[in-house]
Amino acid sequence: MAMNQMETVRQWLAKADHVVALTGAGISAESGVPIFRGAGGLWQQHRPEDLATPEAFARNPRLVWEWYDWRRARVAAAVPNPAHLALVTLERSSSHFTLITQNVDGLHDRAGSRHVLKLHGDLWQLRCTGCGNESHNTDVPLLELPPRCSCGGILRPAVVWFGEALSGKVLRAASEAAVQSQVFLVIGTSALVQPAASLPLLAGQNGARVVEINRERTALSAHTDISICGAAGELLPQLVAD
Ligand code: BJW
Ligand code: ZN
Repeated sequence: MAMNQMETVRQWLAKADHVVALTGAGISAESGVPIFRGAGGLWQQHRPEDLATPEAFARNPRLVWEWYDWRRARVAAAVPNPAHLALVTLERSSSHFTLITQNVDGLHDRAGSRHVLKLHGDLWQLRCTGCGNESHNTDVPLLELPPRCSCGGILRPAVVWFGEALSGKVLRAASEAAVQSQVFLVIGTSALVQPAASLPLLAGQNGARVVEINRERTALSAHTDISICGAAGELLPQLVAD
C-alpha cells in the first residue's frame, strides 16, 4: 500500500542522521522543464549523440548552442515546484543532508538549497574552449551563437556531455555522501546514465535504505527498498511534512 510506504519512509527519514537525495530531470518536469527520455522528452526530437557530445559541438557549435539557448529560455521562464521546496525543508531539518543533482537547470539553487553537488554541470556557466576561463551568464537569448570569449575562443556550456569526465571533486563528494547515507532518495531519474546511476547502488551496498520516487518504474526499481510511483511535486511535500 502506498500509504504504508510513505509512512515507512517518513519514519526512516526521522531516524536518519545522514540523508542523501539524488535528483534527475523528473523533479523539474512539474516546473515545465522538459525531461530527456520518454514521452515528451527532449530526445524525441533530438538524438543525444547529435547534441550532447563534444564531437557534436566541434562539428557544429551553432546547432548545439541553438538547443541550449532554447533550453535556457525554458528554464528562465520556469519556477521551482513543491518538490524542489521540499528538499530545502529536508536540508534544514536533517543533521547531515547532501543534495546531488544530475540537472543543469539551477532550480535547486533558486529554490534555496544551500549545498548542491551538480554532477553534470550548470546551464548558466560558460567555459571557453580556448583559454578555459569560466563565467556566469544568464543572458536569454544569447546575442551571438556561438558566444565568444574576450580571447576570441568559442564558449561552451559548462555541462558534462557523453564521453566527458565528471568533476572528480564533485563525484568523490557524492560517492562519500552515498556511502555515509542511511536514507538515499532517488527522485525523477531514469537511472540510465553512468556514473550517477551507480550512486544509489553504492549507498545500498553500504547499508542505506534506498527509496525511489518516480512516475514510472525504472532500471533501478528492482534494486530499491521502496519504489513509490507518482509525481515528485505531490509526494515529496508529504514525505517531509511535520
Ligand atoms: C518524474 C516526473 C515527475 C518525469 N515526478 N518523476 C557504464 C556502462 C555503460 C555506459 C557507460 C558507463 N559508464 C559511462 C558510460 C557512458 C555514458 C553513459 O552513461 N551512457 C549510458 C546512456 C549507457 N556516460 C558518460 O559518458 C558520462 N561520462 C563518463 O562516464 O566519463 C568517463 C570518463 C572518464 C575519464 C575521462 C573521460 C571520460 C557522462 C554522462 C553525461 C550525461 N550528460 C547529460 C547531458 C548534460 C547536459 C545537459 O543537460 O544538456 O546529462 S545526458 C542527460 O541524461 C543529462 C541528464 O542529467 C542525464 C540523466 O537523465 P535523467 O535526469 O535521468 O532524465 P530522464 O529524462 O532520462 O528521466 C526522467 C525521469 O523522470 C523518468 O524516469 C520519468 O519517469 C521521471 N519523471 N516526470 C517524478 N513529475
Ligand atoms: Zn577564452
